[in-house]
Amino acid sequence: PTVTPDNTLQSHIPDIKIPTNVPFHQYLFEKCDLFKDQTAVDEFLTGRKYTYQQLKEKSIKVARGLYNMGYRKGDVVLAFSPNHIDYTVLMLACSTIGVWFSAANPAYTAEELSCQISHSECKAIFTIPFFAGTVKSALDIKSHPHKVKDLFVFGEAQGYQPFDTLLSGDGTTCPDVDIDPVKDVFILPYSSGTTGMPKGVMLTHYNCLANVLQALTSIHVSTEDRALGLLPLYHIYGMTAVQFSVLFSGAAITFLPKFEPETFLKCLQGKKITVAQLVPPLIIFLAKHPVVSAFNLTSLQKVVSGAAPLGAEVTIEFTKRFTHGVTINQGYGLTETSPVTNVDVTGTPGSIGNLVANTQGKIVDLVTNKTLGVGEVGEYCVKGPQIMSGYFKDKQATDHMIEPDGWLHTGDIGYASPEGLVFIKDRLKELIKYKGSQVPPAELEALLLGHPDVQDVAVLGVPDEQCGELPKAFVVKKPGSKVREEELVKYVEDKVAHTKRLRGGVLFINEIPKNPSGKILRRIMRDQYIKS
Ligand code: AYL
Repeated sequence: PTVTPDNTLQSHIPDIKIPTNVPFHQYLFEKCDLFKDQTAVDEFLTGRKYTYQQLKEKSIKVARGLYNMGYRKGDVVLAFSPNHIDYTVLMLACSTIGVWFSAANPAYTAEELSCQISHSECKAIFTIPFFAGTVKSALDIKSHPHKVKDLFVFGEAQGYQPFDTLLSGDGTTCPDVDIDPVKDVFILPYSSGTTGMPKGVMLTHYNCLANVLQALTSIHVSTEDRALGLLPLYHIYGMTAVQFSVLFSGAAITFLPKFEPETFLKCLQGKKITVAQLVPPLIIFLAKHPVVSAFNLTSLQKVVSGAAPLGAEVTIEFTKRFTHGVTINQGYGLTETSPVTNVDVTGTPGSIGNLVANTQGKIVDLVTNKTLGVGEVGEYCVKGPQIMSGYFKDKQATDHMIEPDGWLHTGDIGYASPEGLVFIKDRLKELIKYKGSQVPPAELEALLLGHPDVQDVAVLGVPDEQCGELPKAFVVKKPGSKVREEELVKYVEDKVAHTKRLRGGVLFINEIPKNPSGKILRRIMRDQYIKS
């Protein structure tokens, strides 16, 4: 049974063995030896590709190059780049020498990027020629001191060292670095978690290895599969769940640098993609857009939706259009859980399904923290080998999210069915999700408070059928101010990544409801202004 007598939830899948003594790259390199000349990664727009053998060799060479330049275990490097095949190489090179790999959203402005450069304490940045200027501007922002000493570019740009110059050695002997997979961090993606600004999520080699293996027990990928690498590699979904579930399985992954409808469909058709891991707006596009009918997508076998709720109606529409037998699974999780904790394989519309292997869940009362029974609504908590080791330099936020006995509070509200299927209904935490991408309200609030006409502000998400949620600002004007909505929307637009724009608009109000310690009462605001 998936619901135990004490109301904890467990997987319907038997536990699997997860090695505690194998660093992430080592596991994958063994697969590379197995799959040798098969294509591992390729790029749809350029046709560039690496076989498994080449992927391993290049990664070891770049690891050697970085090692020769003095990079050591515990140093941080940061990628600021769209998807391409050397992104994978860089990640595996970092793993090889115990360097922490962080990544920023390539849509970031210089200001946003400078926050992560500063906070992550990265020593090197890897970017593409097109963003060379943004990176330099970010480094010039004096209020965000940094520790960057090397700039690398995939290609060529003035003032940057070409990535290819890192290729050193014979590509077979790894630098001798002692990695403890359970303790040592592999990746440092950023997430705002329950509250506040984005924080570095420390995921160990073991966390990541465990989660790829766990995810594969629910979403099966085989050597014959051809997968789509459209979701951005800077976000945990693309970075581990998509990329490495494919590479652990000996399949090929085709990268696209961004979503563009025709190119996306041409890629699915031309590459005969069998597995597509996507986010809800892309599923909506496939289910509803007329242009889709002009393409032959019969190769498609498995579609996964994750990172935001997939409406029950969308699943039904999708199944109606794709009648050749495409399974549609919904995945759920958090950056803080590497990310996958649940996958629905039952096809139950609106459900995130059962837990993946080796994972436990429970629904707890929001006030008493007591475990609730089937059908009762509360906060969803999870426990397993994929739970992060903590937030970088933020013990307080870590302790707020993870209990001493290992239970992580997801900040999501839902309930479990008698079959142990979980349904997420609402969000307790302040995070807004626009097309599956994180929009931390605290960031937009801090920005708007810097505007001379803004006395006080709260940013909340308003529901949107296409995009999930749209950020909307509730603003108290300074006395006498005549500032208009358009001005504030434009003000934000100029300073943030396009995903964080105030697409929900601005509403001027008289007061932001707050508790005595000054915390915004978001639930009250939602009841008053959003839920009608
Ligand atoms: P982050 N349904 C509802 N909400 C979801 C879902 C879902 N299927 N998936 C993620 N969320 C929300 O860190 C939820 O509020 O990770 C959760 O706390 O950017 C938050 O998004 C976490 O946001 C996969 C593929 C998991 C992707 C992911 C999630 C990565 C998103 C499993 O197979």
